[in-house]
Amino acid sequence: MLPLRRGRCSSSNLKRRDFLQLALPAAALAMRSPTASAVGLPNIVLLYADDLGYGDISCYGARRVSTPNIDRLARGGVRFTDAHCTAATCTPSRYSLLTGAYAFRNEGAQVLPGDAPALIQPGRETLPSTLRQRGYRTCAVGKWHLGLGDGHLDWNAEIRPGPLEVGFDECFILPATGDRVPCVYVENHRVANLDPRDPLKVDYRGPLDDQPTGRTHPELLRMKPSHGHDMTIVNGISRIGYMSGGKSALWNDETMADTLTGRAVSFIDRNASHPFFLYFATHDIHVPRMPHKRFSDSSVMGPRGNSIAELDWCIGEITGALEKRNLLKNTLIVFSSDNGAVVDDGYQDGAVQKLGSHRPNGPFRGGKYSNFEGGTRIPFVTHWPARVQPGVSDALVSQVDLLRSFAALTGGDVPPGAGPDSENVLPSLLGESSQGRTLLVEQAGSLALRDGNWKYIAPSNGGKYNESTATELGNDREPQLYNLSNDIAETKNVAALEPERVRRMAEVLSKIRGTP
Ligand code: NG6
Ligand code: CA
Repeated sequence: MLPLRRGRCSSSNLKRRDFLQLALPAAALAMRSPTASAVGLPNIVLLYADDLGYGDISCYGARRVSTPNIDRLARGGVRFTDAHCTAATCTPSRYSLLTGAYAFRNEGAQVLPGDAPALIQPGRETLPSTLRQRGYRTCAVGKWHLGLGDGHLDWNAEIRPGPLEVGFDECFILPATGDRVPCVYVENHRVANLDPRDPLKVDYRGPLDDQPTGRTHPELLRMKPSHGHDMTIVNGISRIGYMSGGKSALWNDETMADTLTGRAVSFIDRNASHPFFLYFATHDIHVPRMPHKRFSDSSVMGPRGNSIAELDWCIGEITGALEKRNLLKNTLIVFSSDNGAVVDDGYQDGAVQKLGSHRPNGPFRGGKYSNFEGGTRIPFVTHWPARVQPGVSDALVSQVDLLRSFAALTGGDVPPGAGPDSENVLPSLLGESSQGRTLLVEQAGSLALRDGNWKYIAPSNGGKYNESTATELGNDREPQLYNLSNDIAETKNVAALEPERVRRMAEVLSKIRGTP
């Protein structure tokens, strides 16, 4: 068992847990009424950053940017050193987070264009739908990137299915990413602020009108692409994909963090007397990195560092709003990221030149897009003053586990067949146990298996290195085996020395792959 540092499991904690898990009357849980808070259910706030690496915040070692608000959560909660998203890119990670299923089980769970249909089937058991059934008000604010509509989407009409069909009561989202069209917010079933006289059209195949693009008119750009990102220009930045119309609905990159944070705070305000689940998925620190100008001197690393400062500001606003309404004490906050860090992800924003000694992925090899640990080992903090004792945990946990863990917290398991890859690691999340899961699948170009501190990466034909993003992808035609207990940076492939272990781990991985 790995030691949980500092944090201790107190008997009063155990008593409360027993009470919550065993004694909650099922009827009270089934009712969507304030009774849930009366029996002690915490609010749950999932603060989900984009592309934030293990080493990008000060509580995980960053020195060239400071993140006091996230650090405060880490000091007052449990900071995990071996927590993972399930995949090294956004869509598959978020798919797993919300469904409790590994993304490789769904072929469509790849980085999606902004006009992709909904990936999660309406009616499927999800993290928000589980909590909703147990009396929570549920809300998604920020990046979605899990598809919208049924394949025949008209952006000027009702947009469904989407977040509201998979368990959220309300949403205010970016359909895909900040660097993909359409550059508009969707509020519940509609594009926000859309003028029907200026219909919005989206196409990823080719231009819809003769407006200048990043490719034809680079002189119009405020931030030039370094690779890709040369299509429709919005707010002086060229994006992936083409759109026309919808002028009144276009977002402004510099005020995006303010807008999203304001929406999150408004949801908290409106539900202060009722248990709620807020999924706050920031745009920061994804490209294009265009933080508000009040952050322009917040770090020595230019827009990438300033976006980290902006992210930290958002977290401070949300925790501040909870505090002001006396809700912080009984709110379980989880702070994490959807994949590892990348420095140049397609715009010339000075991130490479200004990086200096900063190590976005901490001590790990690879980053976003990679099978090495930098791909999926991300910052992960839990905070719940009423219940969680502060500490540092080396337990192996995954975001895919939130479904069953939150289900356990709020009154029992999920129905059969739901969350097939999710494990209840609630005691670890609450700092009451140092035991997480033993096995974990990590997904990038190939699949990797963690068995304790052993890591096996299955052979694959993918490239070893991506020049554009300067990422070591971790693919190899030969099996790779690393012993993370003495080689945290995956520098020595010991597969040839441990053929039996390689064979066993390959077998376990293919079993997991083949089920359910
Ligand atoms: C890539 C984009 C990258 C980013 C990524 C998705 C290019 C050249 N690169 O295809 O900029 O958008 O997709 O990032 O277009 S994620 O965090 O949403 O997975
Ligand atoms: Ca991401």
